[in-house]
Amino acid sequence: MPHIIEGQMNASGLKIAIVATRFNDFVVERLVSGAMDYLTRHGMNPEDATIIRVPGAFELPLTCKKVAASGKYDGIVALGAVIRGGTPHFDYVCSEAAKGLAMVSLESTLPLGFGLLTCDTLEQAIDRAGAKGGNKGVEAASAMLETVRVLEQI
Ligand code: INI
Repeated sequence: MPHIIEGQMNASGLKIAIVATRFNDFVVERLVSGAMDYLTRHGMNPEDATIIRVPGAFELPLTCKKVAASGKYDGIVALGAVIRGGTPHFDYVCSEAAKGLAMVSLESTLPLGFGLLTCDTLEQAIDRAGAKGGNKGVEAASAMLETVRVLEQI
């Protein structure tokens, strides 16, 4: 029989940092609510969550790096929404944020849920923040929780 490692979806006792952008906050606040709702329904004490707000997606990696280095948290959920405008700015912000967040997680070995929406339109972002496309904040929180519980068994 193989030895199988799987994560139990139990957030009890975990200290979680949610790092969220102020940019597009009317969308991002729904992601924050989704992540908080998911984690508390899976046993996290709301007092064990810290919500940190940053200006935009570009600031997520640096802030998450500092959060990881603090040693105070078991996992991070990074939340934001980048919506395409008429210039290449979108592409730079998305790619630097995504690369930076992946680097933070790999270098710190701290599970990081990637809840950064990268959308062509505001409608697409709203759909993925609790309307018909689900809620990316819930998905990011769930992935982070599962990874925390997997890594502690390895
Ligand atoms: N930041 C976002 O989080 N979402 C966006 O859609 C966005 N757009 O479109 O410009 C955005 N830009 C700001 C960027 O993340 C930085 O905060 C800014 O460049 C200052 O460093």
